[in-house]
Amino acid sequence: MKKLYMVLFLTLSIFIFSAETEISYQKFEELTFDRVNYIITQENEDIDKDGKVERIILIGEISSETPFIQNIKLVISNREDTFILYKNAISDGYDPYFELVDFDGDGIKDILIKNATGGSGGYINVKLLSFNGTYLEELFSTENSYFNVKGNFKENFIANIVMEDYFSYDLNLSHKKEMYIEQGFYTSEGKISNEWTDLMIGGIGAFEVQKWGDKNMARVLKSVSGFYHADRLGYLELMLDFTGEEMKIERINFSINLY
Ligand SMILES: [Ca+2]
Ligand SMILES: [Ca+2]
Repeated sequence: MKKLYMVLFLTLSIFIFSAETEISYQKFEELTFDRVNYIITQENEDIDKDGKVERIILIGEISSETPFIQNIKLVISNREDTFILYKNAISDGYDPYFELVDFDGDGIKDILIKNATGGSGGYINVKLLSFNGTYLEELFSTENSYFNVKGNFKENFIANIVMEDYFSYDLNLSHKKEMYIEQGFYTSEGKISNEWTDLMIGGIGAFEVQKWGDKNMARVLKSVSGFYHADRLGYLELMLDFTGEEMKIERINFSINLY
């Protein structure tokens, strides 16, 4: 009986989950921890609402030299004697953790995993997974690129930011005029004197749940810098709705850094 159960699980995972090599179903006693693999964080929750509590665990490889955690895996102890191992839980990073929040509105909490990349930009890695008791579905991952944001400097202290299919926005940078002239990026006549005119569009700096009526949405922040990283022009704020068939951008704001 038990064998049949396992085969059924395996068939389902291959059928439904496209990246089937990343997820495996194993017997619980095969879940081992050693001097390298540690439980980073865990929670008990009836994640699939079947009346039985699951253990949701993040494990990763930790070394004594650095707090940078590698090969982070997600474990969901699915049944008493079976667990789900998702190997590509999130990219390597610092301080991984997860939250359980229903983003897609099916009444079942989704697993939002985050960690810090550790780079100077302060960016984070994000993976948002929904789980129905049998398979995991990726709703969002910073390993994918969803937003095609570009920008460049124009004459007369203006930066143009474009998000394909959404907007093109001219940003008045007159508050930076004196500094740019002093630093040699613009002439006093407003001509660009720097060879490199692209804006620096950063990674994701925040991914947080935000209540929106009776929905949960994700509030995502992306930084936009000018001639160098610390020349921060502002932030793009995107509100993402996961309740439909596909992820939808509900609203986009741009907040200007005035100094
Ligand atoms: Ca359950
Ligand atoms: Ca859900």
